[in-house]
Amino acid sequence: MNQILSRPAPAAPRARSLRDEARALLDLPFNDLLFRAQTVHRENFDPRRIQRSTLLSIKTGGCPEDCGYCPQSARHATGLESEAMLPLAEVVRTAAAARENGASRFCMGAAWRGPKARDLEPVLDMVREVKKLGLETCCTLGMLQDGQAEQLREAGLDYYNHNLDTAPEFYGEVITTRDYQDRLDTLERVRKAGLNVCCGGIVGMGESREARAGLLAQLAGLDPQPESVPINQLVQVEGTPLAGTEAIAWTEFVRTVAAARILMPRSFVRLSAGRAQMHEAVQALCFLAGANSIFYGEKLLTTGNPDVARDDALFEALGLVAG
Ligand code: SAM
Ligand code: DTB
Ligand code: SF4
Repeated sequence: MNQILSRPAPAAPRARSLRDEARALLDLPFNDLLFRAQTVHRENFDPRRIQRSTLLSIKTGGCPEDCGYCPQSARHATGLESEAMLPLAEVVRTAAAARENGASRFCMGAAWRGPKARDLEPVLDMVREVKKLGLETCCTLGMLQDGQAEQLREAGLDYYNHNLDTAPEFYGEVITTRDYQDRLDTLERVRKAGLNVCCGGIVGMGESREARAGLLAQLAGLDPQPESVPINQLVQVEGTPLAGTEAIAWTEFVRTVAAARILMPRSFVRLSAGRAQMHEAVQALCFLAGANSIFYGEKLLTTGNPDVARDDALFEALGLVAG
C-alpha cells in the first residue's frame, strides 16, 4: 500500500503534517477516498447506526457578532424576528417531542457572543429538565468564561458545541468580532470541565480546498479529538454577507466528510446544516463516507431541515437505523 492509502497514526497536535495529510486525502481520486473512509468507519463503528440530535433555538437573533454566514447577527438585515429566551416549559415540551420522534440528543442554541451570568441560570434549569427526560444534553451558547463550563457540567450537560468554522487563514474573511484563539480558549475550558466536545465547521463559504484541509487539521489536532464533529454546508440566507457565494461542488462536500472520518476515526461525524438543500443521493454518499450523525427535526436553529417523515423514509431506503 502506498503512503497515502495506509492508515494515519493516531492524531496528536502536529498541525503542519496533519494539514498535509488532510490535503493529500482531499486530493485523492473520489472513489479511493470513499473506500478508505468507509474502511476506517467500519473499523470503528457499526455502519448502519446514525446518531440523531434535535436542535432548538432557545434565544433567537439580535446577536452582536458579525459571523458572515449567520442569519442571527444583528448586523445583517435578514428579516429574522428576534425572540427573547424561551420559557422552560416550552423547551421541555419540545425536547419531549424530539425524544418521541427518536432523537437521542437535544441541543439548545442561543444567539449570544457568550452567556452573561444572569443568562446562564435559566439555561442551567433547561439542561436539568431535559436531562431528566433521559436525553443527552448539548448547548451552544458562544464563548464561555471561567467557571461557566463547570456550571453547565454540574447541571447535567453532556456536550458543548463550539465550532472552529473554518481554517485560521480564512477565518478573518468570515468573522471579525472574535478571533480563532477565542474559540480555542472556549474549547479548552469545555474540555477542562469534563464536557464532551462538539466542534466542527462550515464548508461552502468560498474557501479553497486547502482551507478545508486547514479546518480539518485544526479539528483533528485537538487533543483529545472532539467526540462530535458537525460538518455544515453553508445555508445561504438572504441579507447575510455570504449569500450569493458560489455553491460548493457536492463532490467537495462529500470529500470533506470522508477526510474528517479518516482523520478523526472515533468521532461522530455529523452531516449537519445544508441537508434540506442537498440531494438524498449526496446524503447517502456522505453516510458511505462515514457520516454517522444528523440533525433530526424540521428546523435547525432558524432555517429548515428535512421533515422527520422524509428522513425516516431515507433511513428505511438505505437500511440505516437510529443509534
Ligand atoms: N452563538 C453561538 C456561537 O456562534 O457559538 C451558538 C450558535 S451558532 C448559530 C452555532 C453554529 O451554527 C455556528 O458556529 C456555525 O457553525 C453554524 N451556522 C450558523 N449559521 C449557519 C449557516 N447559515 N449555515 C451553516 N451553518 C451555520
Ligand atoms: C452546528 O454545527 N450546526 C448547527 C448547530 N451546530 C448549532 C447550527 C446550524 C445553523 C444553520 C442556520 C440556522 O438554522 O440558523
Ligand atoms: Fe451570533 Fe453565533 Fe450567529 Fe455568530 S454564529 S452571529 S455568534 S449566533
